[in-house]
Amino acid sequence: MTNSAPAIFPPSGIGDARPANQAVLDWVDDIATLTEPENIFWCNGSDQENDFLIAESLKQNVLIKLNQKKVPRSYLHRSNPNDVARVEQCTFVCTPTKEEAGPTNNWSEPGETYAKLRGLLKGAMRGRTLFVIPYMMGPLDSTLTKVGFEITDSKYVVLNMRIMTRMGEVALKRLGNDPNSEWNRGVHSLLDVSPERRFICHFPQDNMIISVGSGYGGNVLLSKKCLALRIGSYLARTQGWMAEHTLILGVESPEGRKHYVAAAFPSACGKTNFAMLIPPAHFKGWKVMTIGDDIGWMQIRDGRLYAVNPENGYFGVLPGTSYQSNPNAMKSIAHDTIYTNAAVTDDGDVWWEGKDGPRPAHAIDWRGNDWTPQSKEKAAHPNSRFTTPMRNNPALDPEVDKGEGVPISAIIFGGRRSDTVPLVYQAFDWNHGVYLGATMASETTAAATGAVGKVRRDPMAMLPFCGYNIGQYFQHWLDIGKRLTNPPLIFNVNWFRKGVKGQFLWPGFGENMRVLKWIIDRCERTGGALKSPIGWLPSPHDLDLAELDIDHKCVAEILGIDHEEWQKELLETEKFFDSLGVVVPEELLEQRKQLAVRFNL
Ligand code: GTP
Ligand code: SPV
Ligand code: MN
Repeated sequence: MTNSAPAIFPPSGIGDARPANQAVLDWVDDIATLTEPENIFWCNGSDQENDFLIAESLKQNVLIKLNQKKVPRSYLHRSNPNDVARVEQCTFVCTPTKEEAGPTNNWSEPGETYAKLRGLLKGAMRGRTLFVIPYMMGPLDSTLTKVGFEITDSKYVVLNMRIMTRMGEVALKRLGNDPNSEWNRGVHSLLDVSPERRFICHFPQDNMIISVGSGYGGNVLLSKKCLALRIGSYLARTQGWMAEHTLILGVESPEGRKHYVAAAFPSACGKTNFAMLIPPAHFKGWKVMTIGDDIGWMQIRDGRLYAVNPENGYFGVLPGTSYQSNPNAMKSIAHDTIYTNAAVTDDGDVWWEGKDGPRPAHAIDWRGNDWTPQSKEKAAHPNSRFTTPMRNNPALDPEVDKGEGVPISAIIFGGRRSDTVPLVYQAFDWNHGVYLGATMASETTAAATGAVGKVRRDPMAMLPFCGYNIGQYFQHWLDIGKRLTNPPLIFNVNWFRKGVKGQFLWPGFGENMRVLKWIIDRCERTGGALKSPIGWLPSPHDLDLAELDIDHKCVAEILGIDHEEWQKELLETEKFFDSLGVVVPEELLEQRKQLAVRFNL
């Protein structure tokens, strides 16, 4: 367990990369005075530093050695069993007024919250090492790129941040010496890893994040959900760009024509898989390439949306990942990867439910206990994850470091819905598309603590990640649309619709290429579609289903709209909008009315 890890003392030349910027030095001084660490380790992200931290982590059981022949330079981390996912109930947006945080966020008053957190942080790093991580989000030469500093007392955080961000020298250079430049302050301390003292607090006005009491994923890798989405979405609105929970992929036709699409699916709803899709054999010559698998930052240029991936690595879901479902992910995580809460086989390999091949006869489960196929518990935690550099991805798009970003032809929303929502449909226009995003719903997953499988509204897949008032966020989307002369087309997909026997109706994964192809056809104005009450729907022959072993009835079912189900859906969206109160823009209420009219309601 990470919480009692004592201080580490590096040899000279490691851990001494003090930045020159006085504002950073003053801030670190303040936090060090408060937390009273044994020593301060200034990270520079070098290989030598990383090797040292891995060696120390192995000594202190923060990392567990794996069979280096099977998974070279890869390690396992077991988190505290009480700390295995994001904790939405402990996540706060601390704006001066409750209204600024809006109806979907937990709010707490900034002054009181600072005081409470400073109380918790007082002396919290006694006997430990305080690490200072300089990092950069976005490509080196992008105007969107942001600098952040994370202070942490967790080596696991340092090791992960080195994979997930552009860390070290490059960030210090980008920041420069101006004490007034914009940068994010992030403070993280494990404290005693107790759910009672677990708070993830955002102060958008101060560009500040304080996270205590957790050692896991999105709670502590402050670059990711906290900066790139919650603080990012706040900055994006004030600065006129967009920070979204989207993968970004490039798709190239055999003739060499290329489109980029951004897809916003909620947590554990298929972004990483879609971003790394390998087209089925029938789509000879088609290529899908990854820009990003989780977060997209988008800005307007020449009336178009351009996207960059602010991240440098993937923090992806392990269960269900296999050579059959996602070969590019499997190749990416075959080396130089940190595994969190996976199982270990007797020969020191990692294992999780859904990996290729037979289940091991015996393993050590994610908690460190003996496991056999007869065990009732899962061997790997359902939210077990890999952290791997994006450079490991064989399908990495060559434009991934391009500062100006890639032009977005389509935005795709999609949730996990067993019923109601068809495989794919297209919005009539931008504002209708914003309505689709604003009203999307999804069954909850293991990515956050709490019930799994419960349908909830998750606007734009940003419910847990929008750092300000959701009504203003909807308005921001509408406003962006007004500035676009060549807007992306907007679609909605659902890979997860189920039949009466509870089976998935659609094979998913690589076969999603068939849906992507229709989307591209629509972008090129060549694809056919039928006008339906909910939007443009493909008829079965508009989708290329050649060489797909699927029942015709199944196709009709998955493309169908059931009027009774949609009547229920309309009621649910009304309830949802009502629950948000007066903040919902008039335009979206109007969209809802028009939808009801199209259903003759
Ligand atoms: P986060 O990292 O939490 O944001 O998740 P994500 O959106 O990147 O989801 P990911 O691609 O990791 O997939 C989550 C789970 O859904 C995995 O168990 C996948 O195997 C499964 N999954 C992904 N795509 C499909 C699909 O097309 N069909 C089905 N049935 N399952 C899928
Ligand atoms: C998500 O939950 O959307 C994730 C995983 O991408 S975490 O980084 O833990 O938030
Ligand atoms: Mn995510």
